[in-house]
Amino acid sequence: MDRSGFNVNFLSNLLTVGLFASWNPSEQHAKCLALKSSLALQNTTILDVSYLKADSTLKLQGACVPKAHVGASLCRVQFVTDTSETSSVRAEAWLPDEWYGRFLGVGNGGLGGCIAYRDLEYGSALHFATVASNNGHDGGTGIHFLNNPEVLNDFAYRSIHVEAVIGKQIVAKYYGQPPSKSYYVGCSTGGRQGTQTALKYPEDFDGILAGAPATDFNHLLHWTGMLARHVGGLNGPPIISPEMWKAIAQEVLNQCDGLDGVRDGIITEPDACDFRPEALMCTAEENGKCLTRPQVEALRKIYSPIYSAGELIYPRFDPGADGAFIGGPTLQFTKDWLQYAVLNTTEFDFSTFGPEHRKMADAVNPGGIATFDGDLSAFRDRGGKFLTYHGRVDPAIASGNAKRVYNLVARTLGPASLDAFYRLFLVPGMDHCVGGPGAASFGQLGGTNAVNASTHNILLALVDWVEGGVAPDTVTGTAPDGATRVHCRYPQRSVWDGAAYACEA
Ligand SMILES: [Ca+2]
Repeated sequence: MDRSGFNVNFLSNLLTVGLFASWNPSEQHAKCLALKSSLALQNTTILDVSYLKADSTLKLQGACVPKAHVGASLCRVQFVTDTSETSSVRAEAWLPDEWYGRFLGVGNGGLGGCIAYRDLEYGSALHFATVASNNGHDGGTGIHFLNNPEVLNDFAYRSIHVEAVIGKQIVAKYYGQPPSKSYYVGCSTGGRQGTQTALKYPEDFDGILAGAPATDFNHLLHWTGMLARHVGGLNGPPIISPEMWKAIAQEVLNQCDGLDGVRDGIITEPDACDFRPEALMCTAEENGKCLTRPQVEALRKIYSPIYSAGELIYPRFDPGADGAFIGGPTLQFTKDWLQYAVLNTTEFDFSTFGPEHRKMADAVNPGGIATFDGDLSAFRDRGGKFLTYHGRVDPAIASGNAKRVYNLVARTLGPASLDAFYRLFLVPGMDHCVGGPGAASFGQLGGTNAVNASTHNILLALVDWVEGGVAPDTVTGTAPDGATRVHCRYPQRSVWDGAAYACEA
C-alpha cells in the first residue's frame, strides 16, 4: 500500500511518534529467524518463525482458507498460549519490516475458530504489527464448546487479551521497543470481542474499532432463530421463496426509498419505514407473485422487535435487508450455541426451538458471552477511543442493536453526548460488515480500501483520534460505482439538501 496516500494528519502523527524500525531486508530476515530461539513468553510455545517477502502467497495448512496474500515484507511468528489446563489460543504475529510503532489486534467471525489472514495482511500493509488468533478453537462450528468451559472462556473474552498481552511482548522483543499505541479491529463477532475487551481489559488497547458488533449475543442468536421460525425455515424450506423476497424488497423500496428525499435504492433511516406487507397480499388466487396471509403475518413478525414481558429482547429486522438471508448459514450458529454452549449436550432437537431457549441462554450466559453492559467508564477514563459502525441493511445483526447499545452506554455513563470517546457511524445501504449498494467501503476490515486517508478510512481515522486528538465528525464511504457519501455519527441524522447528503444534529 502506498504511503503517499496518507493525509497530513496521519503523516504528522507518524513523525511525532518517530518509531520507524531500521529497514534493511537481509538484516530484518536474520533478526526475524533469531526470534525462534530468543522468545521466552509465559505459558507460550513458539510454533514457527518465518520471514515472508512482500507481494507473495502464503500457503496454509489446517487453516480455514488455503492461502493468504502477503502485502508487505514481514516476520511471521506463530505461537500457542495455554489459557488453562484444558484450553489454548493459537495465534500469529505479522511484523512488517517497515513498522510505524503501532500494535494491532484483530478479531474473528461467527463461532470461529479462523485466523483472519486478510486482516493480518491489511494491518501489516498499513505498517501495524498485527496479531490474529484462532479464538481458542479451530474451525467455524460450536462443537468445541461441548464439555469445555475454558474453550468457551477463550471465545467469550480471553483470546483477544492473549493477543494483546503476548503479542505486545513479541513486538517489543523484535523491534527492541514496545508499541507506542495499540489498536483493535474486528467486525460481527469481532465487534463483540472488541466491545468485550473494552469492558473487561480496558488497558489492552488505546483505540478500538468494532464493526457490526454481535453484542447481546444470546439475544442475537435467539432473534436469528426466531426469524427462521417465523418464516418457517427451522424445519425445511421457508414459506417465502427467494423470488418472493425480491418482490418484497421492491415493495419495501416503493414504500420507503423516497422517505429520505431521494429514490436511489437506499433507505437512509430504516427505523422511519413503516412497511405494510399487506400491500402485496393476494386479492384473488395465490399465484406465487402475491403474499398469502401466513406470509404477511410472518413479515409482520420479522419487521417487529422481540419483546418479552415489556422488555426489549432484540430490535427488528431492518426493512431493506435481504430476507432471503433468514434461515441461511448463520442459523447454524444458533443451533450450535444452544446445543454445545448453553445446553452442553450431544443431542438437541432444534425443531423444538422457541422463547424458552432464550431464557435458558440468559440463565447460563456461557463464558459471560452476553456483552451487553454500558459501563465503559474504565476504558473512557484511561483515554481509550471507541469507534463503531453498522450497515443499515445488515440481515445478520439488526442495525437497531447498534443504536440500542449506544443508548445503553449513554444512560449508564450519563453524559449528554458520548462524542468524547465513543462514536457510532450508521451506514445506509451496507450489508453485514461490508458490501451492499451503499457507500460501504471506508477502510473497514474485509472491505476494499477505496481512499487511503483518514477522512475515508475509519482505521486511519481512529489513529488520528488516538494520536492526534482529531475525532472523526463523519466518515466518507465509497459505493461500488465510485460515488461517495458522508456517513453520520449517531444520533445525528443524514439529510438530503437537494444536492448531497449532509449530517444534521
Ligand atoms: Ca432513498
